[in-house]
Amino acid sequence: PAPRTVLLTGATGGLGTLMRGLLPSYGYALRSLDLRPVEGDPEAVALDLGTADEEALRAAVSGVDAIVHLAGISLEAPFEKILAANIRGTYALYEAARAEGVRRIVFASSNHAVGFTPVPAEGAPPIPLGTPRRPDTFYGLSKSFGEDLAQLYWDRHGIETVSVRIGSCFPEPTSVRMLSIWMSPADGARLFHAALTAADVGHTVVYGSSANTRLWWDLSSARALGYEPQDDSEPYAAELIDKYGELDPADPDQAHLGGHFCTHPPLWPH
Ligand code: 15L
Repeated sequence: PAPRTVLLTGATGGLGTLMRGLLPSYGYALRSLDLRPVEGDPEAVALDLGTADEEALRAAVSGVDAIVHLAGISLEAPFEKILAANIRGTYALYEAARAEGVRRIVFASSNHAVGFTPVPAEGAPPIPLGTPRRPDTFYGLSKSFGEDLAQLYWDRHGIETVSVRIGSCFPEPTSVRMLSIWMSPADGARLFHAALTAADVGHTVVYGSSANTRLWWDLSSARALGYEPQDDSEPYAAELIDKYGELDPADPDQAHLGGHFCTHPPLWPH
């Protein structure tokens, strides 16, 4: 049966705010969770996944059919902060899901888990699903960890996850790089809905983007879930290229999937 009550973690973040607006039209009753209060939703669960106690976490996930896990730091940060919010936080959520019998999680992984993968040259095949993990930051490393955690909880506990290596999900693409990895919010909701409803996903890794003309990666595992992207960044291309120029493969900021995450900011010392 299709999941109905869905816990949405990171509900006040950029992506969480977009999905709070879009997912209810697919018939989901959302239970929002966030560090911060959720405007207009007094029933939202206010807690920090990285520090909350087990009882609070179990209460937060109790009774939901599935979880869309978007919470965490969404950019590079000092290791200790990433460790608490993204690594411990994701572990704690999976433990609570296991204890409460939640069977399906959609995990917001990121292109930055494989950020040091070179941008495919024109005419070259797209980045495959099985490309080795090459995190570009501690942030990307935490997403790589999340994917491995999802695999472990599938193999050991039978909890299914779709790990979505999201490109850039914003209302519009704002850089030339984003033309290749943009996921329109509407396509994001389509993909999350497919990830919540497809049968027998085990642990499936998918790239998350629209059907962009300049696509860099293989969308086949996302399509296999029933995802049919409707959007393409191409209408934004002329203006962005006019403004910023074509990507330069000799520029280390532009040569890799992760873009400037690969070079800036430099990794924190600890
Ligand atoms: C991410 O993983 C970030 O969360 C998001 O803010 C964007 O920076 C995106 O990647 C991107 O690579 O554009």
